[in-house]
Amino acid sequence: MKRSRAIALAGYLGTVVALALLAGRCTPSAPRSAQQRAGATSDAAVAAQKVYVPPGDLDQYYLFASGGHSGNVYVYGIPSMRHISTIPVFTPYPATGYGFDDESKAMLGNLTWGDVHHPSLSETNGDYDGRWLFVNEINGRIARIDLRDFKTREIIGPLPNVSGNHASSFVTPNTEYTFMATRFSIPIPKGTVAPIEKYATDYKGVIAGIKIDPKTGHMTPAYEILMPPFDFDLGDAGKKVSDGWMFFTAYNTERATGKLEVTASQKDRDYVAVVDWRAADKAASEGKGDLIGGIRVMDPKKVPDLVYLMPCGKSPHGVDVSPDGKWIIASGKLQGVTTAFNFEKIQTAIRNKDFVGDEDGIPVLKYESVKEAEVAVGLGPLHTQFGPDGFAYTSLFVDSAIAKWKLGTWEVVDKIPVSYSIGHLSAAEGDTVSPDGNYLVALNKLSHGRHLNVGPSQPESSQLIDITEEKMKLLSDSFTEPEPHYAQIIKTDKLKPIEVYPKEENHHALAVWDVKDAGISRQGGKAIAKVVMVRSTFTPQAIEVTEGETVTIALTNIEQTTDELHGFGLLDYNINVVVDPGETKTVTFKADKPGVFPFYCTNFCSALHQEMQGYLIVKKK
Ligand code: RUQ
Ligand code: CUA
Repeated sequence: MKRSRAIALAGYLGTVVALALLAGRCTPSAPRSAQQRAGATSDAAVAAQKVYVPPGDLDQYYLFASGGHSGNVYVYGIPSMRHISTIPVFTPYPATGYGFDDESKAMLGNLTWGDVHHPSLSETNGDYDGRWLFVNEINGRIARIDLRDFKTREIIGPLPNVSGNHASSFVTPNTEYTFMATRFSIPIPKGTVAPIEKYATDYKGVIAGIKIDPKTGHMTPAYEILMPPFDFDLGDAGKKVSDGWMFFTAYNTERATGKLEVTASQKDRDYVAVVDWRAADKAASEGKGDLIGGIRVMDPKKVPDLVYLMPCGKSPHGVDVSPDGKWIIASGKLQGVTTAFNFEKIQTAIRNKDFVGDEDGIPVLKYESVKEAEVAVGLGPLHTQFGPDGFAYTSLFVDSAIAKWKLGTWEVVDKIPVSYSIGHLSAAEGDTVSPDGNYLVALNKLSHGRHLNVGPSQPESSQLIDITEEKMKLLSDSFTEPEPHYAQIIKTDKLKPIEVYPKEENHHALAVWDVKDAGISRQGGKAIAKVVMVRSTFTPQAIEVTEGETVTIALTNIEQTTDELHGFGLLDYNINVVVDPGETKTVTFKADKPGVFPFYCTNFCSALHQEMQGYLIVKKK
């Protein structure tokens, strides 16, 4: 639905923007002939060489892109921009059997879709460490993907009181914490009803801190901070000098209802919430706050010194902290400038209580006291990424371009048009304390005319840009599944994924490694079938149960060879599991239909793959 969303957003930005959008969407050119291509400029030849990864060679970086409301994360290689893999997170994905086996089904619960927005790689000392990837989705959840096997291993939430978790899942520099924040305020706890006329007073937002276990990555909701009913939008963790602080943008600080594109744009400035997360951690561990909806909620009126509000350009979107932690970059998305806030000045203002008032007990800082510079980047600044040399790159939705500018001198040094209407952008290792430079990916909302016509539902376009030189250079276009909001780029040598699950590590209670141990047994009135999968047979080949019985089928793929996956597709029962080498998965269901039901291996595994089949026989009671 990106087209209708883009139109809604354009409406929100006003006619000026709509015009700019139309201007940006030029007429698609006719496909070029081979001769025309052969005559391509030397610039194109250079670009082609830069992105070309010869057969058998590998890419330099992984790109982890959020898949928006597809509920997935997509993995691409850079510089080829080839799609390598899909990681299902919040949506069942038959290709890998995700959402069908007992474990992933339990993780998904009743929700079978989620709107994935912002991937966040785990960090050690502010540098990506290649252990986990956290992603948020709007319905109050965060998932952890283990980069050892590229599988979703944990989903927490929906968290109480968090409604519309957009400003998430940014991790702190040593992966101590990840956060959620409310975008659509509601009366809390959930289930409370208040009329919309009472929005400004009875509806509440929260910022939630979720603790991460440094060894296992396991997430535990720790506390929430009660916030006014603003729409919290994006965030970033402080680093180096600003380590210990989190920054969240908020729009609709008018606390308005109705037609927000008008009612939430009345004030000249909205806010960035500045959170002292170490102080919040301490206060929570001292037992401060009250239990609301089953979680500790701290009200800044009663627990002060946790959060401050910093005025910024109206209707802000992104907020980004520079690699040295000194500058906090945020802007209104209707503006032609972005503001660099000075962390030191923020600290001084807090110390001196240089406040201009408060919002529900949260002190408001003075814009002039904390801003360092307004940088004239261009129209519609959304997000900023960084290079290794003090350069910053800001995406401009309205201008449909990227501006390159310098931290400290605040000079805009280059601009490049993108096709079209960029949202986020992602630089190589761009959120770390030491960005690589080299590549920048523009994550564009519209792709019209840049690819073969596939009807009204068009993909997004992601453009690879070379940032090794003074001038940015467009290298290639590629097309992505809906909808990459944010993406992160990590060097390949930081990841060491396994290729099979080692047999010694499989401690599953129902695993069987020898066909003589396979078979059906009954436990506590349930049928348990332990099945061995190996090229090209299921053992046992017939699973006999009685109508009405609850059946657990435990499938162990005893292969220890790379790429030897086996599937288990059971007709009429809507069951589809894929088991990786060395893995055991279970699927539990009620055998409520009598009859004979074939199952078969869904993953091509050998010359006799087609022979890998069997029957579930459900006898009449
Ligand atoms: S947001 S661009 Cu989550 Cu920036 Cu979509
Ligand atoms: Cu096993 Cu195909």
